Amino acid sequence: MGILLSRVPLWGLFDHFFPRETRVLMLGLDAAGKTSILYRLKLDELLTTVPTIGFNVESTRHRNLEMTLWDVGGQDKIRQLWKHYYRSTDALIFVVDSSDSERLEEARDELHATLAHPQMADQIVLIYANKVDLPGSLTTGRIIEGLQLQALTSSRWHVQHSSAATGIGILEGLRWLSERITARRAAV
Ligand SMILES: Nc1nc2c(ncn2[C@@H]2O[C@H](COP(=O)(O)OP(=O)(O)OP(=O)(O)O)[C@@H](O)[C@H]2O)c(=O)[nH]1
Ligand SMILES: [Mg+2]
Repeated sequence: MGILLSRVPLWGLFDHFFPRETRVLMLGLDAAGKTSILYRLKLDELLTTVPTIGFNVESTRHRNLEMTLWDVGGQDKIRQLWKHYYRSTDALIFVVDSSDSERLEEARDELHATLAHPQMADQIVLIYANKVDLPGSLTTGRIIEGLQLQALTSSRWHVQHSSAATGIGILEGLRWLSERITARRAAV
């Protein structure tokens, strides 16, 4: 019976009309711009932020997908708390400051450590290469290389240049993410 039901495409239809909550985790080094992106998405403005000590959570809807975005503080000393947010995560948004090449290695290590966790394996990953409004921001190729994205086991990652200051790229990134989440659900 279970096998039979799982083959019925009606479940896809059910999801279509009664979308379930989707949990998206936002991580990245301190000052990368996670909170700024979150409120750019929610309010379409650049809010004045303070470093996040705990987390911020907001919901947003893209087409039929209701997403809950968890923005967790990225300061060195509180990164050990990230693992408490991994459970039930449907996708990861990893934010890097694309104008800061010096911290790209540190960002790479944190990204790979996160994805090495069993609860985060084979995750859909959107990279916001943020702060493109600043001079000297890194190219997509340099971000891919610096973060060693080709080494990821999941092939479902995407680099989106963005600016929480101007709003460039934020919605495009979210669109890619929601399409990947929807496609994965349809494939199950
Ligand atoms: N120029 C520019 N500044 C940005 C951009 N995004 C964020 N900032 C600034 O960068 C600083 C840090 O932004 P936050 O959003 O607080 O960074 P965060 O990643 O949430 O940092 P933590 O909470 O400490 O992990 C703030 O002064 C923001 O105004 C951007 O796209 N362009
Ligand atoms: Mg923050």
